[in-house]
Amino acid sequence: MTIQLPDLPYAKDALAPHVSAQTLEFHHDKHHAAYVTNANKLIAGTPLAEASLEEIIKAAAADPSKKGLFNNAAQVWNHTFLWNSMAPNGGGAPKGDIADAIKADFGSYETFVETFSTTAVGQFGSGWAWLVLDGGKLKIEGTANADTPLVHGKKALFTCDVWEHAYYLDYQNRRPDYVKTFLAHLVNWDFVNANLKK
Ligand code: MN3
Repeated sequence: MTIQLPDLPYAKDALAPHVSAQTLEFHHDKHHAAYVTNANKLIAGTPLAEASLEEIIKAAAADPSKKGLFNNAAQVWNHTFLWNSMAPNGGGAPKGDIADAIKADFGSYETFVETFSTTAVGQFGSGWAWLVLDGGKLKIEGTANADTPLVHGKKALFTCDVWEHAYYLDYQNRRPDYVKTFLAHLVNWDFVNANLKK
């Protein structure tokens, strides 16, 4: 099947001032769209043309000759996951099952914030910071470039994109400020709780 670019789950200005409409316009309409276009070009006429996006990512991850396909297909999945990881009026202390799980596995929300921030700010170059479920325990992990928990047997709960294109227009080089704002104002805890239940 052809890989589709999903619409954003909110208006382009819905996350302002934390993430501007201009950033979402470039990030979704240009960057995310380009990954979709490139991945579709790379699967056209191959046995993967009819596969699901998840199947394409897993097949490409297992084949070093398909690095370009992996990078583009994984970035399609990562960005769709990112849009859902954010919500207007999100962030701050979690509610529901994830609040209990964070307390159990990190000790406190404050320790979780500190650990997540250290990983997100410290990820060298382009990549992602993730809250994942790994063997029944919450963990925070950084991945480089397009790498994704999907191919490491871990369940992603939410992600923060730390590629410069995610924050440069709004924060320039101040990645720590972007990560702090992401945790305080953007995390979609309803999405995290839904992923936890899956
Ligand atoms: Mn991005």
